[in-house]
Amino acid sequence: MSPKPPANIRNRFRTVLWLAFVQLPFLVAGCLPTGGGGGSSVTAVIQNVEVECPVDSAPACNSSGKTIRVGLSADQEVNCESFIQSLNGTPFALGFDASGSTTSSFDGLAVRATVSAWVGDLGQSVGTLERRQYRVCAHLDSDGDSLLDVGEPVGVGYLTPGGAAVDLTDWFAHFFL
Ligand SMILES: [Ca+2]
Repeated sequence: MSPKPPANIRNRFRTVLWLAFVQLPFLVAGCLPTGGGGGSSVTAVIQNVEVECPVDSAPACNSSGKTIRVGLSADQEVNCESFIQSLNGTPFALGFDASGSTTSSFDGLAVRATVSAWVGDLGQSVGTLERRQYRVCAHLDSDGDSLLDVGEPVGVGYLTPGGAAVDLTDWFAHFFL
């Protein structure tokens, strides 16, 4: 009957139009990838880590057949010694973006070993990681109890996926923290 809808209905209609045609393009643009900056999703193959623990650096690097655990952490500031100790009781893999293990071989001067296979934090096999620098934290588990005990060697270094094999030569004996 009335030729015009009430004023409040017209205002609501204008509000809807304004949202649809003025704001919608901005809202959509805000959800689109902007390119450049932000997190990179580029990944690269995790190369081998060549363990070399001189017995002069850590006296417990003196025998073959011991388990060596190596973890890669995106947190470059992580203190490997206290972090590995804090993992006691939980799976090593759970603490790292990728980790692997190998068995020591002692040649009279140093323990040597190669880590060439990696698993993710849930134990799944992984071959690549986001291409950025990772902290390398390693542990030679002398008594095989999966715990970082006093005197057991800790190794530290850095790795960026896609590069040459990493020589992990910086080792020391764990002391009381
Ligand atoms: Ca141990």
